[in-house]
Amino acid sequence: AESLQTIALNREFEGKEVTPTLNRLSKEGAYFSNFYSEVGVGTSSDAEFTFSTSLMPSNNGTVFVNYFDRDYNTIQKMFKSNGYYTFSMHGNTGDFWNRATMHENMGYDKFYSKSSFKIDETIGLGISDKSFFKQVVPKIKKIKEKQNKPFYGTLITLTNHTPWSDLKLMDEFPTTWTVDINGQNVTRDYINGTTLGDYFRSVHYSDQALEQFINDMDESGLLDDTVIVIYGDHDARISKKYYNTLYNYDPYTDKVKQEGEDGYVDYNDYMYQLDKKVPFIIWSKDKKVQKQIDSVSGMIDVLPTLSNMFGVGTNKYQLGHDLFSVKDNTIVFTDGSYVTDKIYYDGQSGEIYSIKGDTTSEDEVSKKVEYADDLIKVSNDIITYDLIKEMNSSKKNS
Ligand code: GP9
Ligand code: MN
Repeated sequence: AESLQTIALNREFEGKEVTPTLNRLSKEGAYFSNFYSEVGVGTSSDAEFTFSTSLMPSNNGTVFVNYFDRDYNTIQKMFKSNGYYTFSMHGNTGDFWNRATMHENMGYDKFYSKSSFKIDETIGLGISDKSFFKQVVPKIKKIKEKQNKPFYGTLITLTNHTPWSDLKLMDEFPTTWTVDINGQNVTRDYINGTTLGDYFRSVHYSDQALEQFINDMDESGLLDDTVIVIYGDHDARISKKYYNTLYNYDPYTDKVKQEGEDGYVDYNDYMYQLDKKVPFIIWSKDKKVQKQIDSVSGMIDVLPTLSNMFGVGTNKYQLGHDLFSVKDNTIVFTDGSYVTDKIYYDGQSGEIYSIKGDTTSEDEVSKKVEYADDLIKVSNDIITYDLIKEMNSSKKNS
């Protein structure tokens, strides 16, 4: 899900939820409320890479563009070797992020890109999510009938891409506050029409598109034996001042609270980093796994978690953890920063921010700094020097 950030979930304006569908799915399924994407400059493509391989993205270029010819042990290949047909679908051109090449490398049997869709409705970067999902479901139905196998499919959305300025095909979603002031209803327009307001309107649209997709899947009989996994690919890159507004705006006075005022939230750079989390949800219609996991988790953990849940084997090159069994997880970012349940460590300044006011020993911090550095280095070595291929070929020769 393009630029889908957790900040939009469980949020209401005028008594209306921004993401009613995601809120429902997160309650009915497994919901990781403290999940981070770990992308570098390769943004969407890095999210796809880390999701699929349980490796950190490259720190020197972008895997999809610069290291597309290496061998990777991917979740797609794991499902494939368990008898699944694998496909991906996305409304942009196949060369964007070099996906056509890299999706084949990662083990998708087929990539349906822009040319596979009728571009009958566009928003922002291209085909609207609603039109995309409308066309996706009959395609999946055909795949199921033709392949006569279980399937693993990836659907990549497009509409919620920055700058959220092409809104005419989206329903109005007023991000206003109406409050009672001296017996009069007064509507405050503070963020409505700003970047943040437009973002929420766009996320609301994406949520509707998701609802339509799930309903269509159900009507086509495709939902009964299917698990839906949803991830936000990275944060929306909305500037910090808007978050300050969200936390400190007072509709009664129509002012943003200042330091010293009652209820003022001192919104610092660390809180801003921590707010960059994205949703990760695993849902099935039968609500078989209903659980909210609040401890810290990240994109690198997806492969170990899903492969264990589905019983499709283990990947010995995975660097993440199964989120149903990990204790004291550490989520690393490409710049050497990391986050745990207790602290955010800034890899650039070496500063530590205590999330809940707990203290952490220096020893604990430096052990985790070492872990973060190793994780980045090992991932980058695997990518740069094609080490999985190396291991596989030396095994063959020995
Ligand atoms: C384009 C889309 C956007 O196809 O995935 O990529 P991004 O700019 O978010 O990396
Ligand atoms: Mn993206």
